Amino acid sequence: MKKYKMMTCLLLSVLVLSGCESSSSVTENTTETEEVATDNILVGFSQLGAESDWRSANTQSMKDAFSEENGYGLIFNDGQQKQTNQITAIRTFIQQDVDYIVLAPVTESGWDSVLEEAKDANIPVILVDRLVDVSDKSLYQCWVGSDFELEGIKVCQWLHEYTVANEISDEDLHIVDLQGTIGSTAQLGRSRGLNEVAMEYGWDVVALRDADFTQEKGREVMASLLREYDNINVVYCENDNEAIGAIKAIEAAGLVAGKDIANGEIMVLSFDGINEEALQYAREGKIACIGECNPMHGPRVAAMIEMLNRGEEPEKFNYVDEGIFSALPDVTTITVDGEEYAVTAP
Ligand code: GZL
Repeated sequence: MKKYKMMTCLLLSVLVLSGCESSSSVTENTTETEEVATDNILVGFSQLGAESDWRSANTQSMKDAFSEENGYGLIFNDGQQKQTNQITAIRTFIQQDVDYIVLAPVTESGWDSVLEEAKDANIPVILVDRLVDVSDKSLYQCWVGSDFELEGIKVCQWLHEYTVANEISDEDLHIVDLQGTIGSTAQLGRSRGLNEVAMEYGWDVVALRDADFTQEKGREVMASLLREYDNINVVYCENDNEAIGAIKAIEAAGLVAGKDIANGEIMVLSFDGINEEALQYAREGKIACIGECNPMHGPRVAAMIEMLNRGEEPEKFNYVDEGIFSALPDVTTITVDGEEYAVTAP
């Protein structure tokens, strides 16, 4: 697509700090005013941060998809998990008159006005990974990501099947929820999944705490919960980085992360299945079950842009298929809403 761009960009000190990566096809926000001649499709991608291994894999998938050889120019911005940075980046993309804006929103609320500005500038917006809560759904063309509530239900159904296989009664479960970034689609869905299944089986959810999808917060929050409660025997971590931190706290307290709930071990559940350390913990049984969360959205978003470029309309909501991992032999399949999911080795 022939585009001559007067790039009047705003230097965002946070971007310099964030160490915006640059490669042949990735441009970062700068103070220079320069003309950029490209006949490639120019994409502005506002990524929410770099908080987890999942996020890094997602970023790489997007950069690989939007390469020069694939016919794209990519302007990448790392929002450092702050909505204000993402809103500023979107406004810069509008000034740069990109062809498409791709947004992975840190949380769901607060996007109406900036997406109105993109619409007024006739720049289509595609959402990836997480959703936005806007009154006018026409503010974005389409979305691709995971069914987070289903992810949560699947992991909890695995836990239920595990308790049945090991004759552990529901009232003997005392669960803490290390939540992801509060207000993010992944946190809202996974927390809802736990709540729904816990209500169904009468599980005791002792506490919910924001662990922000990071390892350090996961460790800090778990250490605090262990000081506060002496009956925790299941930790529902809303991503693998939190789970790694929680295991460090469990072991620092002289306790054991494992499967033997009846004899004082603490069962750790998690999501993603990207971090190699977490996958090794799952192979060892330190993490009992991981709900898969697929980060490889680059090709899917590129396919949507190609459809839009041909004047076609992609589906509004596009869910990716995901599995469930465990090395424990007790549960080989789970069923949710009549759908059977095989449990596979991590
Ligand atoms: C899920 C994604 C979540 C991951 C975390 O699609 O939004 O954010 O589960 C990441 O690892 O931080």
